[in-house]
Amino acid sequence: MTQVPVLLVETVNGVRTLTLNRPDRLNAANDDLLYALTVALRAANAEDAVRVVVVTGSGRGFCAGQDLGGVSGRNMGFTEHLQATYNPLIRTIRTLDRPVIMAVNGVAAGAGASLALSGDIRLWAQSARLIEVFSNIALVPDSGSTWFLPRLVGYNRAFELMALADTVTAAEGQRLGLCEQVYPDETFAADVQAYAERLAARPANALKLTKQALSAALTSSLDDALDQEAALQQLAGDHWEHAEGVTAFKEKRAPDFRKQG
Ligand code: T3D
Repeated sequence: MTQVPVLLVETVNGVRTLTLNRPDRLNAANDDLLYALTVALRAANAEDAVRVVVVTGSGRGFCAGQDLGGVSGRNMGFTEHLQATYNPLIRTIRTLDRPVIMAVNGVAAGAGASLALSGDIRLWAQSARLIEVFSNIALVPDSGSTWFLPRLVGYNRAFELMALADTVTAAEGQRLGLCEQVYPDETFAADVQAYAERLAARPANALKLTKQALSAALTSSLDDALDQEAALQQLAGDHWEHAEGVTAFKEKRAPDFRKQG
């Protein structure tokens, strides 16, 4: 019998799309899927041709969090499991050199909600929903939700969403700042690809350094952020992309950041 891959991988015009592929379980994550996604992200990071990574789900769900079917027979505790699976995945996303787009095509629940929040850019379909569902099964939010959500909506709203496990619709998600754009379901895949290609045409080195600067600034003082900006600006300014940007400006043409300097 042919085994269906838990993760689909496709590259078009510099955009690597990773599709969680357990649609009958709303792409609930088992260890195979978590491992495959982490490995695929790291592989994308090592390929120059890949300029942007998109993570999305097949079928009507984005990711329903931990696959509850496999938890009872597991031979490791929660801490050990999180440290071995979800935590390396979220760290990989946040430190990847490439921009990561979370294309939330449907329900994102539990660790799936954390995954949806972890991207550099979050694009939602109109039917997308986010649920901090953990308290429904008397667990604590994990996989980064306690870090991401209060930074986006404040402590009190985060606590309310976590305590009541209420559903956040796409309209509410956009109002709360949980996503950058909402697109119609019918055109979602094409809209995500168009957005990703726009991002892929931007200067990759500058975006990598911007991601580093923003990540560091989230947990640093203004003093440290200023020092960090000054150091990273040297790396950006010394790169061929900067020369190309300035030359293009002077020549009154669009810069070509895809060419190799
Ligand atoms: O290390 C550790 O283990 C700790 C880590 C924890 C991380 C976590 O993510 S804890 C949270 C785990 N996730 C959940 O508790 C979510 C459970 N699912 C739901 O609450 C609902 O399914 C949704 C709100 C996500 C969607 O509801 P709905 O009505 O749109 O769909 P449904 O009918 O409930 O689900 C469709 C199918 O997917 C269904 O299977 P069936 O009946 O058609 O055969 C359902 O059982 C299955 N499914 C949904 N979520 C999961 C799942 N199967 C396994 N695990 C799931 N998480």
